[in-house]
Amino acid sequence: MVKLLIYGLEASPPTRSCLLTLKALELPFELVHVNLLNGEHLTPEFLEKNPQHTVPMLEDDEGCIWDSHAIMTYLVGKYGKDDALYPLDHHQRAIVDQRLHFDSGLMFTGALRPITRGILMLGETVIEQSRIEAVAEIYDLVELFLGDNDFVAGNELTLADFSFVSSISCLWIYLPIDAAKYPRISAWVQRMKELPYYEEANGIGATQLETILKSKNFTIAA
Ligand SMILES: N[C@@H](CCC(=O)N[C@@H](CS)C(=O)NCC(=O)O)C(=O)O
Repeated sequence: MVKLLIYGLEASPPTRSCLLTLKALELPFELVHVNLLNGEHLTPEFLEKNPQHTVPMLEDDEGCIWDSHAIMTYLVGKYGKDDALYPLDHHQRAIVDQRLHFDSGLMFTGALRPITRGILMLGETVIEQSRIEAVAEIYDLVELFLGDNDFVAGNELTLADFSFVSSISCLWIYLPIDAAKYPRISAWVQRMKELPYYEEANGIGATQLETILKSKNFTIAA
């Protein structure tokens, strides 16, 4: 088996999406820690591999891939025993792809990143209401996506669930999930927590990030 290196850190939500995928596929890998707060992603060595200087990044015998969504689909296609997590059926795959783009374009980049970056990188201590409203809009949509299904892209676990749970387990720090308003999201979170590899691949890192963020004593604007 070729050596898989995943560059990142457990506190990073998209890194955790990849850790969930690697664990679900039962692939051996090594996590190469990249400390963003120390600028380890801006070293010439890292920039040589990934000029966009983001984590996660995967390195295998063919080279480097970054962006968690690209990494996850690549892992299933190249190393998965079957297509369950990323179905080959065109329609089912399109639904999973839509969810992955939703995370990439809206949930992580539009809602989660601006708040988290503001607190961790820009020293912001007050979160604007409009940013919390953006999180609520994400929850509204995820509740609709779930419908009567067990998972976010249908009744089977897919990569979309890994992307969503890694982001949502940070968003809930800013806006806790109200079980009365979002019963489907609440039930789905419990379902995700029951995965045997959830705690190791997502739970521990989510708690780490929560501890770091809460130590910054941020508040939400009235
Ligand atoms: N869409 C990307 C987002 C990656 C991303 O923004 N990662 C953050 C850490 S959670 C990062 O690397 N930030 C450092 C930087 O952008 O320079 C993905 O899913 O991998």
